[in-house]
Amino acid sequence: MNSPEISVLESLYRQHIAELERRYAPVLQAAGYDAVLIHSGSLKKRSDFDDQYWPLRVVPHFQHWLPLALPDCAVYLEPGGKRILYWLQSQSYWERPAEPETQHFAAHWQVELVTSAEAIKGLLPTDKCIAFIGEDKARAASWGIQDTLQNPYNLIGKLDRLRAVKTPYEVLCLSEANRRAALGHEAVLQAFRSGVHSELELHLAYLGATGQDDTDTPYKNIVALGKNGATLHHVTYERRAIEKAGESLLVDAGAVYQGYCSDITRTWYKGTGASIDAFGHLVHEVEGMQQRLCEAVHLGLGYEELHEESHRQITQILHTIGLLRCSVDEALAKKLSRSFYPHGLGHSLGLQTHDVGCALVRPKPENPYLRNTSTIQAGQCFTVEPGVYFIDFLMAELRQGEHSGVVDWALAEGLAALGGVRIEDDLVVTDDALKHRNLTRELLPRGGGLA
Ligand SMILES: [Mn+2]
Repeated sequence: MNSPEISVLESLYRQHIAELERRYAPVLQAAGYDAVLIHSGSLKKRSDFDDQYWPLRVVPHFQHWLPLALPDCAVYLEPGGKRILYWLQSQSYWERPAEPETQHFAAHWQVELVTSAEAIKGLLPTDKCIAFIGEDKARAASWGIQDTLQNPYNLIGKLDRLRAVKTPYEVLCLSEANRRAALGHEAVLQAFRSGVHSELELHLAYLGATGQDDTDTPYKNIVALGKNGATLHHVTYERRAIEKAGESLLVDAGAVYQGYCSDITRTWYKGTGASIDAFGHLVHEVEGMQQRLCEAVHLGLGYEELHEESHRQITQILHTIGLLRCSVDEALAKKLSRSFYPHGLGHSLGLQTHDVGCALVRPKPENPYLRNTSTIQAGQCFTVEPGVYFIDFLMAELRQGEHSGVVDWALAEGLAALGGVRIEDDLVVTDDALKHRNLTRELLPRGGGLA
């Protein structure tokens, strides 16, 4: 499989911006604005003590309209009227900005080339009430837009909400982001299988196979060998290569295409021994559960219900592998799964890895880190990523607590050396009989297992 055909991209993009215009118009009208100006962003200095800048993180509202990743560009949108792209032409001889991967978007805009950000001020209509969306308030002020018109709360909230439902163009981009990430996951599995035992080297293999620089990835790759898998966001890669009789590998890494992210986790293991066998059993069980949870996705289901179902199934798994020696009902009543699975089942996915629009309601107090509390609807894209971990301080807490006696601590210690298991796919909800597309499994059929 290759990148999308440009003709397909173009035709879906045309529909995408027509749909966005339909969605924006009533929102702008209700909030009382004639138009909106969305800034792409400004470069941020890494430190006041030197002259280096962070790579640009484009304002997602801007990228919703087009995949241009340059500072100090802006789009001006007037419902039923103008759609203008102010495109800054860099005059710097120190750096040259990256070319967009494709040019499928430019023909759909009235493009105004400018040679300085300041020049945009003179091009803006003066007789309109224009809301500004962006991070750089000083830039907005320099364009004559007053404070009260910058990121108005009643506008941002509604624009976030309309991002939860993806257009076919966005689904294509999310699928391509999955395809690219899948190349990386395959490469890392091959490297692990063939004896690479340095997290840094595995990380570099992922970047190489996906054609991404470290700053291009949607989030910092999580590459964790053994015990490090228990650090949920392990990004301080071990440089040493320690060959062990048995080893586990957890990789949580994605890719970006036209601004859209993928977010995929796989857990592999190899070798022999009692702990590895127990870990293999656990991986196999988590894989089965993750697939059942994906299967259960359907229109109208509350995502938080699915999260709670994942706690019931994880409790059953902890019992099945012999870690919990009480009954499943007793373990559920004592909420023991929360010591092994302290994060949410998943989150919406799109222009941000943790995308907006699906967490408008607070989760229940026992689910503090759940980032999706929506009722599942067609066009949503979200992850399903249950996990089981042996986190030092959570284990210590459990061991010192009143429920210590129900845990097989010898087994827990053996498994702790292998960190944890997480398996994560990206799903898009459809309104047909299939109920959803699993964008990840279409390309990476296995969620984890023996390397
Ligand atoms: Mn995720």
